[in-house]
Amino acid sequence: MQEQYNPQDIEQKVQQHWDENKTFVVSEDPNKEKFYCLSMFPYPSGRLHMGHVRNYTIGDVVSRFQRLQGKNVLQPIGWDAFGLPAENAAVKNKIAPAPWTYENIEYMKNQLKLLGFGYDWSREIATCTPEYYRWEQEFFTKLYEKGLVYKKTASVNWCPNDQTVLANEQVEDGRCWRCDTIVEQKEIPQWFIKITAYAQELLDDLETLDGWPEMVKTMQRNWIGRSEGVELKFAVAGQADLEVYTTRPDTLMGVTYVGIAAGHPLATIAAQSNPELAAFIEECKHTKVAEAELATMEKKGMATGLTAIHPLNGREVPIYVANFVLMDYGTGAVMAVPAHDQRDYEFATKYGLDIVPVIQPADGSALDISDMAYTEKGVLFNSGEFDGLEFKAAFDAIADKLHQECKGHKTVNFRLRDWGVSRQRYWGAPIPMVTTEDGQVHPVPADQLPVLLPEDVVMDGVTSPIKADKEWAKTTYYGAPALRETDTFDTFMESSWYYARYCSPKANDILDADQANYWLPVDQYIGGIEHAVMHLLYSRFFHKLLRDAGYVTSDEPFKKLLCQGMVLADAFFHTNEKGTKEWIAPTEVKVERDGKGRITSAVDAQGRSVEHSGMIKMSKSKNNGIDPQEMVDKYGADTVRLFMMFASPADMTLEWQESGVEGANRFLRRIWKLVKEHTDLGAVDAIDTNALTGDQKALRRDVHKTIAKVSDDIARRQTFNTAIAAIMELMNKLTKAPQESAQDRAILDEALKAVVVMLYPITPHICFEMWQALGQGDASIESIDTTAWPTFDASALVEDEKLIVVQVNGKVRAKITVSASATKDEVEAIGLADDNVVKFTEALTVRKVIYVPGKLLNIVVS
Ligand code: ANZ
Repeated sequence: MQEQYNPQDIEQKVQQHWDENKTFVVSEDPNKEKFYCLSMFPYPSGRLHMGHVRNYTIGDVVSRFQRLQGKNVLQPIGWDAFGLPAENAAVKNKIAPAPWTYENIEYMKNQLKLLGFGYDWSREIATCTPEYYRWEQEFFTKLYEKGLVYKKTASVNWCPNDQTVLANEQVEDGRCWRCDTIVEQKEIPQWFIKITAYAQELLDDLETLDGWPEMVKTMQRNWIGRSEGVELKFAVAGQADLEVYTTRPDTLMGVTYVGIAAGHPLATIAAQSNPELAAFIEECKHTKVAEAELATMEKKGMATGLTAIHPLNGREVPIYVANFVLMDYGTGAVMAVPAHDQRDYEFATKYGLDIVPVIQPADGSALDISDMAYTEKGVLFNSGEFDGLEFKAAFDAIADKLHQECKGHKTVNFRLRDWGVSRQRYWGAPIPMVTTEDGQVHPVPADQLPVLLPEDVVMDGVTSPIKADKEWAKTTYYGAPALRETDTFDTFMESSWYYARYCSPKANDILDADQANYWLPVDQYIGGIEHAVMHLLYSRFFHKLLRDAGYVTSDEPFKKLLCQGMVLADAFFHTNEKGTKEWIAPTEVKVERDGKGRITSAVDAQGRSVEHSGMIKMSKSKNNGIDPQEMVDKYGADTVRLFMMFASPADMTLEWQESGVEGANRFLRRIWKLVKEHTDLGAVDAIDTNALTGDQKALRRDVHKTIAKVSDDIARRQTFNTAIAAIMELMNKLTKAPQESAQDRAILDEALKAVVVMLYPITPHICFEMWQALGQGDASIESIDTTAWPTFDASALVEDEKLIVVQVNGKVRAKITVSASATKDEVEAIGLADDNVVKFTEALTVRKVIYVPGKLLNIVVS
C-alpha cells in the first residue's frame, strides 16, 4: 500500500484488472439467483453529463451490492443511438450521422470505463446497427401479420422547421419542443401500432407494480385515461344518426346543441353548400392544438344549419362545428350541456345558445350558473321521470332507457391513442414495408431483412437522404417492382425492447427465449422521471407484445423502478448592455460566503460582479453544467461516486457543491490512512470474544450495528446516503480507538474489513486496493469483487452490561454498572451499597424502591 492515497494510479490499475478478468461478464446459471440491474441507456450526444453519472452510479452501487449478496448480476449498457441530434450535428459539422454517432460512442464508452462502472461490455448494443434494428424490423412485420399494425392518414403535428411530425407531447404551447417553431397540422399517411388493444391490461397491471413510485403509476393511469360513459344517437333529418360519447348521461335533459369536430363527416357534408363553413373548417384544421390546451383555448364555432333530434325529449337542437371537439376521441361529436360543462358554457354564451340547468347541488344549496357552469355531480331536476336521482342512479336509469329504445349503450373509452411510429427523418430504422404498383402494401419478407439504412450520406439540411435519393426506394416484392417506405421508426421503438435484447444480444432471432426468461424481468430499473410516461409505457406494451409472440413469459418488464433526482448547480449571470442575461460558468466565478454558507459576493474572471440565480438544474442554456470528466481528473472516480451517493437520497435533487466533493475526498484519505497504519503493524490475532473488555465489546457492537443498518439501508430502503453516513460515524470511532493490545487490533481489523466491503459498491477502486492490503498478501483471500457482504454477529449486538441511574428521592446520586441479567434485588443491593448513595440514605429509612429495568433505580427515603 502506498503512503498516500493516489486515485489515478489505483483506478487505472483496478479497471485494467476488471477488463482483463472479464469480472462483470455473466451468463445464465440456473444454480444461482439472478439479479438484473439496468440503468436507462444514454443517447450518445458526445460527452457524459452529471445526470448520466448519477444514474449510472446508482445502478452500479445496486449491482455491486447484489453481487456481494451472492447473486448472478447482469448489468448491461448500450447506446440509444438513433435520433434527431445526430442529423442536426451532421448538418452543422458536415459529418454524416453514422460516423458522428460512432465517434461519440467510443468517447463516452471510455468515460464510462473511467468511472469504474461494472458493465458486461460483451453485451453492448448500439441501436443504430443493423444487428439490432434488423430484429425490430422483423418484429414489426410480425405485428403487421397479427393485425396489430396499420396505416392510416392522420392529421399530425408538423414542425415546418425540422420538417418532421411531432408527437403530442413534443408540442409545448403550440410550439416545437426543440426549435420553438409554431406547429402546424398536416395530413399524411402513417404507420400505427395498436397500443389501444392493450389499454385495459396496461392499466390493470399497474396494480402489480409494487416496486414503482406511486407518482409514475398515477401519471400512466392518467395517460391511459380510462372513462366509463354512454354512446348515444341523435337523429338528423336526411342524414345518418349522429353518435356522441358522454361521461355525464345524467345531464342528457340539459342538452341544447350538439358540437362536432371539424373533421367530422357531417361537417364535410354541411360545408359542401356553405363556403363560409368550409373556410372555417379549414382554419380549424390548421390551428388544432394539443389536447391539454382544449380547456383554456378560445372557443370558436359555426352553425352547420343542420339540427339534431334529442333522443329522449324529441327537442330539435342545432349542430355546430366547434374547435374544442377532437376528431379522434370518442365519436368526434359531443352533446353539449352548457349548464354543466365549462367548455359548452363558454361556447353557448358566445353564440347565444340556450343554457338549461338540470343538476342541483346534493347538499340542497342554491344552484348558481350566473357566470360559470356547475360541473359537480348532484341531483337531477328539469329531467322528467329522472328528477331526484343522484349521479350513479341517473347514469344507470338513463343508460337503460336509451338501451331499451335502441338509442344508446354504456361503453368505456380510453384517452390513449394508437402509437404513430412513422418519422420523416433519416437517422432511424427504416420501416420495413413496400408498396407494389397496384397500391398494395406488404411487409418485407424476413429473409430480406434488414432494410439497411445507408450510412455514407451527405446531409443537405432537412430532407432525409433516403427520400432525396429516388433510387433508394426502388426494390422488388417477389419479382414485382415495388417502392420502399422512406419513413423511419420513432426512436422510442428501439428503447422499447433494448432491455430484452441485452439478455441475448447475439441471438439469431428477436430474442432467445430461454436466455430472456432467465434474466427477465429486470429487477431494478433506474432512470429519469422524464420517461415516466412514454418510454415506460411503450416498454410495458412491447413486453406484452413479446409475451404474446411467445418470447417471454412474464407480464411486465421492470419489477422495481427508481427515478433519480436531478443534479443542480449554482447558476450565475451578468446582464449585458442590451439587457440580456449572459450566463457565467460557476467554475469561472469566485464566491464569498457568510457563516451560514450564503453567498455574499460573486465575481467572474473578468472581475465583474455577477448575480446568483440559485441552485438550478445543470443545463447548457444556463451554462452551469459541471463536466464530470474534469471532476474525475481532479479527484478520482471514487470521490465523485461517493459524493453523488452521499449528498442526497437517490430520488431527490442533488446540489453539486465542490466543498462537498472535497469532503468526500478527505473521507477517503482518512480511511486510507487508517488502513495503512493498521496493516503496517502486520498480522493480527483472531478475536477472542470471551476476553474482551467493556470498551472493546462496545466498539464491536457499533461495528455490527453499522453492518445491520447499512445492509437494510441499501437493500430495502435504498437510502444510500444514510448508509454512508453510518459508515462515516463508525469511522470516527475507529480512528479514535486504541490499537495497543492484540484484541484492539483484532477488532479494528474486523471493523476495517467490514467498512471496506460495505463501501466497495460505492467506491470500488480504493476498496479493491485496501482489501488486498488487509488480506496481507494471503492468496487464499478472495478478491473483493466476489467476496461476501459482511453479516452481522447477533451476539455482538447483545449488551452484557447496563448502566443504571440511581436516584435518591428523585435526585441523581450515582451511576452503577450491572450485569444485563441482574435481577431487581441484585441491582437494589449494588445501588444501596454505592458510597454516594450511602451518604444520602444514612440514618434514614428506605420507604420504597422503584426499578425501571435496565435504566433507573429510585430510592425513596425519609
Ligand atoms: C356531455 C357532458 C356534460 C360532458 C357534462 C361532460 C360534462 P372524459 O371524461 O375525458 O372521457 N367529449 C366527448 N367526446 C369528445 C371529443 N371528441 N372532443 C372533446 N370533448 C369530447 O371526457 C368525456 C367528456 O368529454 C364527454 O362527456 C363529452 O362531454 C366530452 F356536464 O358529454 B360530456
